[in-house]
Amino acid sequence: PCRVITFGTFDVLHLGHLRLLERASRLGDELIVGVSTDALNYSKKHRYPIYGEKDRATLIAGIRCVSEVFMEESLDLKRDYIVRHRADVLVMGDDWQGRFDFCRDLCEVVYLARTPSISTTEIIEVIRKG
Ligand code: C2G
Repeated sequence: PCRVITFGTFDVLHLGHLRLLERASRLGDELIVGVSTDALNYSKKHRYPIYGEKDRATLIAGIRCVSEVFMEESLDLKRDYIVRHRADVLVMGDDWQGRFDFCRDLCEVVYLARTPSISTTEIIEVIRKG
């Protein structure tokens, strides 16, 4: 079977996330999702996600097209995760265009177009303004 892997924070889960996962899953038979830990987010963005890593992972595991979920603890372990999960295809949204091309010797790398005008940042802004 063809195994597809993708990574993300998926904080304040929204339609853009779901569409990305559904399109990724159609590229293979099984979809494995690496959910970024709270610590990884803090190291990248200097803030913690709204939802904790356990809740984010549970939400992703509840999506029909997702076969397996694991925690992504470091951006530098991408190659290890691909090998460990025997992934044939790595999928990311095109905000990451080109940034995972260094994995092309291990698997196919595909960037999918993001869903326009939906983002966690915007949702947080709308809630904040009330
Ligand atoms: N996404 C999308 N459309 C949107 C918003 C997000 O297709 N409107 C996609 C992103 O391109 C990404 C996935 O949904 O592929 C998850 O998005 P984020 O949670 O923002 O992921 P990010 O924090 O960028 O992941 O190893 C990389 C990471 O774990 C980082």
